[in-house]
Amino acid sequence: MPLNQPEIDPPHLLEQMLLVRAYETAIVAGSATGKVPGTCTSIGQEASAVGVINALAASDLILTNHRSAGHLLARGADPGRLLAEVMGRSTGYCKGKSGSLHISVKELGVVLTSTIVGAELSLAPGVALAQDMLKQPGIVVCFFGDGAACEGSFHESLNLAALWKLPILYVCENNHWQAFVHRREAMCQAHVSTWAAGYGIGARTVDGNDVDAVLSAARAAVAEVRSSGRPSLLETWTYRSRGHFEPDDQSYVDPAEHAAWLARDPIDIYRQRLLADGRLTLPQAASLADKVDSQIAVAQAFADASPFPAAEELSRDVYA
Ligand SMILES: Cc1ncc(C[n+]2csc(CCOP(=O)(O)OP(=O)(O)O)c2C)c(N)n1
Ligand SMILES: [Mg+2]
Repeated sequence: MPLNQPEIDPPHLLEQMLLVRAYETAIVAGSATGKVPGTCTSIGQEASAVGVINALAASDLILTNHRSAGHLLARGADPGRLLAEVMGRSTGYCKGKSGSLHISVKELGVVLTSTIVGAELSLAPGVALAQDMLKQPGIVVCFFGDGAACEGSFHESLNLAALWKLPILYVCENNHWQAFVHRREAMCQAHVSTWAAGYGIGARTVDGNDVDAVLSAARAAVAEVRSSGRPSLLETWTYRSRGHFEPDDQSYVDPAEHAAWLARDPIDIYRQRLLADGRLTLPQAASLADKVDSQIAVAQAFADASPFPAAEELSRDVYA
């Protein structure tokens, strides 16, 4: 571990993954009743988000995609304000005008969330160049999917970042799905990490369902970017447990592959590991689960009670 990295309390990582799961489970339930608009959840990918975000410094900047709840919550976003945003309420982080797909949270260094697949990749070099020119300490972390890696913007972004020596950590969450298309049908190779070599960019693939492995690989990659000022790529090998968005019957999913990944649930893996080596007791595990459930109940009540934005808000904070 690099010298300046404080040790992270293992139950803290478990608690963050539980919070992400509880938040997205509430969204699934709310969208089934029509109370919450259906969003893209990251259920099954919590270790990837929590592992990477915990390797970052407060000054680092984040660009992310449409599956961003884990990134935002692990970064410290308030679940009530996030849910309010998804529900279009004025108390949301962007006054209810971005929903889950375009949210940005300046105070957390979350520059943008993009639902235009690959747009975060186009913008990352510009953000990193600005960091360099302004002599800001933070590196840029850009989350994207395996689908985005198949877009031209991925290759343009890596080329420029390598050429201009920009401090970007590219994090590809390879969850095997690109909307309703399996990565096998869209990628000539299984791993996005192998594509980085063509640009002279160092890359690694890590088991994205093992939060310890993600945290340590992310720390190594972040340390390289920070010390060299150059880009690096981390691919987290994970799986989207639910559909592309809510609702989605997943009739196109191979049941055997799905079952094999459900058996490798990142939260179960980590909870079992902590229980087995005595870093967590069963009552502690139960109280963490209760704690996040009540946080989400408070968040839901806050969002439900929040007003919709006034009509005159429509044209405020937007470019014309
Ligand atoms: C430029 C563009 N093309 C297509 C879409 C429709 N779309 C939304 S998400 C998605 C799949 C993206 O897959 P991936 O990048 O792997 O992210 P994941 O959804 O798996 O997290 C597609 C095709 C879009 N939003 N933007
Ligand atoms: Mg994908």
